[in-house]
Amino acid sequence: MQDVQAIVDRALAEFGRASDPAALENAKARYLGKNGELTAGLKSLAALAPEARRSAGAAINAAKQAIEDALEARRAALAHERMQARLAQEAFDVTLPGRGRGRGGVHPVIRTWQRVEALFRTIGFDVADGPEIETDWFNFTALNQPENHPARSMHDTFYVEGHDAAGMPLLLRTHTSPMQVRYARMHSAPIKVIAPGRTYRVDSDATHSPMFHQVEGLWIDEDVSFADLKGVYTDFLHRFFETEALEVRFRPSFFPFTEPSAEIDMRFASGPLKGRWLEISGSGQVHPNVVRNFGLDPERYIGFAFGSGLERLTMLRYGIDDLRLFFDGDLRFLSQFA
Ligand code: 2U9
Repeated sequence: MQDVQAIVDRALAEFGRASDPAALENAKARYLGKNGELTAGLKSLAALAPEARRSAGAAINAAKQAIEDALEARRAALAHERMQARLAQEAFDVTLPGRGRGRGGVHPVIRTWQRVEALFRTIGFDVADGPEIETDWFNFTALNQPENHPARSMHDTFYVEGHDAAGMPLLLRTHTSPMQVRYARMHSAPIKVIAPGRTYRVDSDATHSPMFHQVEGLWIDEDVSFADLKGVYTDFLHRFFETEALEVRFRPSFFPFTEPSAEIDMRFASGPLKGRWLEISGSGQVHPNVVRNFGLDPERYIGFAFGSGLERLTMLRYGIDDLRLFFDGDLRFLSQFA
């Protein structure tokens, strides 16, 4: 058998040269593996006399221990080197300034929504919010729009598959009016409420979007008149546009849920839109059938309603000429309102 110490020396030298874990494990196999040098030594003990076998065995065991210790130490050293190299490679300068976060902003239509809410609250209107998936009854029937009304056609309204628990057809509300009906049925008169929110119609071009925002107002009491509607809405426009220099006119019209009905037009006395009559809202005295659907007696209760598009109010306030800008999500446009 070779000199055991020579084997240990060679093993230690070879482990020292192994520059990665694979090379180290290969080197280990050459000494401690099944056909390794030290294993061969162990096998050759069988041929020795008992005395010699004992001392040679002890020497081989000591050598084995030394090689195993060296192996462990080298493994740890290689792992440490590897970790140091990774740390050096992945190091980053913690003193660099962060990237920061862009500041978000409120969408211009939502700004209008918030502004309208604030203005109506100051004159005692409550604000109601409710489902965008509605039943056919709240969206149409309760609002005096019977089964054969054209607005109920699939060309105009998004229907939703399935029915509610009572078997009623479901749809995306085409106006916020169903919320007014819900509110009126949940409260007792007098009723003074606005319902802003998202509404949906099958319509898409430069001036129509399949989703748009409305705000509707409703005031029901024993003696509310058209004069109150004129006063409330004119005052709202003055405050919304921050000017008294605008005229308002009511033009006879028709809506199934109001009778009589009127379009509301306005005209600025100055500024870029000066002099042109602009349609701003629909309105009217709530139809007696609708008052009955509130659960109120139309012989006793009367009132008015109006409905305005929040996109339209926003376009007039900021001088925006293309509705699509609101839905494109282009930050060059939106950041101007942040
Ligand atoms: C109830 C009863 C009556 C709300 C009204 C209009 C006229 C109207 C349109 C304006 C622009 C909708 O966004 S728009 O396209 N609205 O012309 N809305 S009267 O009348 C109601 C509402 C609720 C219970």
